[in-house]
Amino acid sequence: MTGSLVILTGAGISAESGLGTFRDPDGLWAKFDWQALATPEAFAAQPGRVHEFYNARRGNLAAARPHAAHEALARLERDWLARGGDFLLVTQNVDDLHEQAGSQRLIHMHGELKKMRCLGCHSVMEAPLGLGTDTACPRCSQPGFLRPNVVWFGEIPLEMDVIFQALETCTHFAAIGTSGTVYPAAGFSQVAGQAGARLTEINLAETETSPQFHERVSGPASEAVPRWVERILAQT
Ligand code: BJW
Repeated sequence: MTGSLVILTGAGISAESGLGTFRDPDGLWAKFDWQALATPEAFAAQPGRVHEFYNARRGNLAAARPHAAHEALARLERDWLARGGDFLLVTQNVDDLHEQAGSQRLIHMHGELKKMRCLGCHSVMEAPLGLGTDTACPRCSQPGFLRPNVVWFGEIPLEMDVIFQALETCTHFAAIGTSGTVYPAAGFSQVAGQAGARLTEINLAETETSPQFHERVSGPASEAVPRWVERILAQT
């Protein structure tokens, strides 16, 4: 018996690939002011500063590679589907490490760092490493309308209808490397729990949502996730 599996990942799964988390003591929001960088108001006020922040992160991402946890989740997807189960990986991460590892049934609910969106013609395209206020849209040729295709505070995350439908019918839900502080993702365990799913949390540390989970697996994602994947594939 396999059932329907929904996995939510956060910045912790990419930490061992060299990409910073947000709220750990050495995280991005300890070094940078999110209100000045990750809101639509900040982009309207200082687009050049926001572009610089995302250009630097795009540069870091160009050198990053997936590790054993990303690979284990891609294997889990393949094996789970081959056994007739349903599978959805929802990531809050804007990196592409899950794709690099081979994941396919994947939603980037907070967007993708390697993409840009034109506020003029609404096209979503690959972003150059150095996106700027003077970059012209390759589709409509207008300069000054391009923004990183990420979801900032106060904006609605992507594909929420598909995600909630999967959560409301899942039998297993796992949250990996996320602090459980940012909504709506922080509420997913509750929705899956109400649907009767078994809830597993994998993290280095306890989180605000830990008490909601039936099972906690402690440790760095590169070790804890492959161990957990072996175990659930052996059980099904
Ligand atoms: C490891 C590890 C290792 C480390 N191995 N683990 C008051 C109450 C409730 C809600 C709100 C409120 N005021 C405002 C809101 C809404 C707001 C919100 O939630 N704010 C909270 C901060 C209070 N949310 C929004 O605005 C969202 N939109 C919205 O709500 O729209 C309305 C709506 C409602 C319902 C349905 C639909 C719509 C939008 C949120 C956008 C978030 N954007 C960011 C930036 C994206 C672009 C970018 O990358 O710059 O997304 S912020 C940042 O936080 C990023 C992340 O995806 C997100 C979550 O962070 P994450 O992944 O959990 O990282 P960390 O750093 O917090 O945690 C890392 C974890 O890893 C830790 O637990 C470590 O222990 C662990 N770890 N190393 C395993 N090796």
